[in-house]
Amino acid sequence: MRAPLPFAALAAFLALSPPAVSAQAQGGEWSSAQTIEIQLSNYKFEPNTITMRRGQPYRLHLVSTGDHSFSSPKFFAAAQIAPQDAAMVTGGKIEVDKGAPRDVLLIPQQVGTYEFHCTHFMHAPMGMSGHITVQ
Ligand SMILES: [Cu+2]
Repeated sequence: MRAPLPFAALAAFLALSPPAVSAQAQGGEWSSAQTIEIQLSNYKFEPNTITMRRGQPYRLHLVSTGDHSFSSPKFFAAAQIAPQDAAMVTGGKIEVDKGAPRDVLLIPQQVGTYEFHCTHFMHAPMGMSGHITVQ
């Protein structure tokens, strides 16, 4: 027995409808990302205190004069990272080699203060650490 026509039409309509719009950024919204440049050098981050707003898209532009890393597992875990950049963040960390700047698009999702540091041996104790505050 076939379903009454109106029901079939509704089912077809629902099947063709795009998924509900979520609060997360869809493709085009990344174009409004605000760039925050962070310079990594022996042995500091500049700036080493960063403020962001929850729910706003950012482009973290990481530039290094040596081989360093930007590690902040809790910050990255609490952010929506653009799908095309997700593979760059491994274990909450981005390696940034000399002459190879890294860009990662993300949207902070949770208010809080997040520590970041360089994971290379002895770099953090020598000054390579900082904080991100998400308001
Ligand atoms: Cu370092």
